[in-house]
Amino acid sequence: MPTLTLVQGDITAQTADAIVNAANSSLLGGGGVDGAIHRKGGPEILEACRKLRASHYGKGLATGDAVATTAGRLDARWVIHTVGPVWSAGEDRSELLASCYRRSLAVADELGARSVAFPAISTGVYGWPLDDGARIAVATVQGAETAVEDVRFVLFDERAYEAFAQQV
Ligand code: AR6
Repeated sequence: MPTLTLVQGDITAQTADAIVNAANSSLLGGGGVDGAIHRKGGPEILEACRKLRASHYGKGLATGDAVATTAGRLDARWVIHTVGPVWSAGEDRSELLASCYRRSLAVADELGARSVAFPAISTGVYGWPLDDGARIAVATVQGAETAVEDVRFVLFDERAYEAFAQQV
């Protein structure tokens, strides 16, 4: 089981083998953490995403899946893009959110990454309640079979940090 660390701040300022992006299925960028990663990482990341779309993900990356690209100018070797589920009050999509964390760690394992920084996937634009998103994130990483040694959750504000702190 990896060691869990909580940090409050901007994930694009982190040093890690891999930084996880809360992307959308188009892989072509967006707002929130996705926008910040592309802005700070530079055009190389978008270029790599475009190539992946053309070669493998013509219909988009499925919700719950993950794929890696270069990290461009970020202080990391890779960005792992994953697509969180949009929150639904009427349908339990928890398994898809858990899958984002599991698949990201599986991709990290394939790459040989030992340290991975995660944002709180789906808890922004996609509307997932923070406490539940934190619970799923921590439980999934704690239960993951992975060679990743260091998992860092990078929480943008104090509210998110506190929600994660309740879970560890
Ligand atoms: N560093 C760390 N966390 C951040 C940062 C940052 N720089 N910026 C925002 N957050 P969101 P989602 C937090 O909306 O809910 C995009 O448009 C934020 O406070 O980035 O999975 C994509 O293209 C929140 O807690 O991702 C998709 O269309 C968490 O990161 C869609 O948003 C996730 O918020 C994905 O929505």
